[in-house]
Amino acid sequence: MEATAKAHTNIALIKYWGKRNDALILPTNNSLSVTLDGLHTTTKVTFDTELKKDQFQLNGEFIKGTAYDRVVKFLDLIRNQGNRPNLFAHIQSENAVPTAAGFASSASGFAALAGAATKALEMDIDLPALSRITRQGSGSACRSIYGGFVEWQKGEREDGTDSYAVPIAPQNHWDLRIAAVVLTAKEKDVSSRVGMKRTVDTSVFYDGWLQSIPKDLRDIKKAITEKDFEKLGEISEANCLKMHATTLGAVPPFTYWQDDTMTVMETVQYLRKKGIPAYFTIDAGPNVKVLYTPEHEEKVLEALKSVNAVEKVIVSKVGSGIDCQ
Ligand code: 2P0
Repeated sequence: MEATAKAHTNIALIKYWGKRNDALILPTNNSLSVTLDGLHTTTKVTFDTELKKDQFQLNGEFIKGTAYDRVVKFLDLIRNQGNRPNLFAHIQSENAVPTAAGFASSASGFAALAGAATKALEMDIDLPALSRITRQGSGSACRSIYGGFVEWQKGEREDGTDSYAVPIAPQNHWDLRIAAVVLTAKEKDVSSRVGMKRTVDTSVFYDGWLQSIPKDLRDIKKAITEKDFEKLGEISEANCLKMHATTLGAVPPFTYWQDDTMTVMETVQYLRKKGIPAYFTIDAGPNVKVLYTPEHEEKVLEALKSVNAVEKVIVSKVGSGIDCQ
C-alpha cells in the first residue's frame, strides 16, 4: 500500500485557457505542451489503516488549509475509484518547482500524486486512464503523464471520459531547450483558476481565442513533425500573446504581466533581431519561458541573465513521462 511517483512539469505551447465544466475540469479547447526535465515533483503515498485522516507533507512541512483540502478532495476521487473510500494516506511530496508566479507546480504535483496513489492502491489503470484522473486534480497536470510533446484532447462528452492527454512526439524526437526565467516579481493576485473563469465568463475577446485554436494546433503539430523550430516558436509565442490578450477584455480586466515580464519579452525579440532564434511563452504569472535550440544556449543565457530583474534561469531539456515505482 505504498508507492512513489516522479512527474515532470510541462509548459503549454498552445494554452489551456478556460473550462466548459468547472467540477470535472473539462476544457473549452485542446492544448499542447512540452514536458520539462528540469522541474519535477516526487511523491510517496502510503495508505495506512491506522490513520483517521490524510497527512500531507510538502518539502518536509505539514500542509493545512486550501492546498491540503485540494489534495484530500483529489485523493477521495482515487479512493472511491479504487473501492477504498475510508482508507487514508501519508503523502510526502518533494517539489523541485518554484511555486506560484506562473510555474506549473500543480502539474507535476497532481500527476505524481495520481501516479503514486493509484499504484499504492494497486489499481489497474493504463496511461490514458491515469491522465483522465489526473485532469481532475488540475487540468494541465493531465499532460504531465507523458514525456515529449503532448496534446490534451478536450473531448466532447459531458462526463469527461474522452478528455485526456495523448503523446504527440516522444522525448528523444527533438533536442530543444526551455529556459524558465524567474523574476524577482511578487506572487500573482489572480490565480489561473480564477483568471480563466473570469475570462470565459466576461471577456469580449474569448470567442476570437477559441476560433484561433484549430489552426494553431494543426500548424504546430506540423512544425513538431518537421522539426521546424522557427515555426514552432512563432506559433507558440503568438498563441501565448492571444491568451494574454483575452485577459485585457475581461471584466474587470487584468494582466499577469509586470514591467519585468515585458523586459524579458523585449530581450527575446532583440535576440531574434541579432539572428538568434529564441521565442517566449508566458503562463498565468509574470515569469517567462524561452524556447531555443542547444547551439544558441550561451548567447541566450547571457542575454537573459543581463536583465536586472532576473533572479535565476532554470534550463530544461525535453522531459520524460511519469515514473511510478
Ligand atoms: C496551460 N495554464 O495550458 C495554461 C496556460 C495557465 C496558462 O493550465 O484550474 O493550474 O487546476 O485546471 O491547470 C494553469 O491552470 O488550472 C494552466 P486548473 P491549471 O498550462
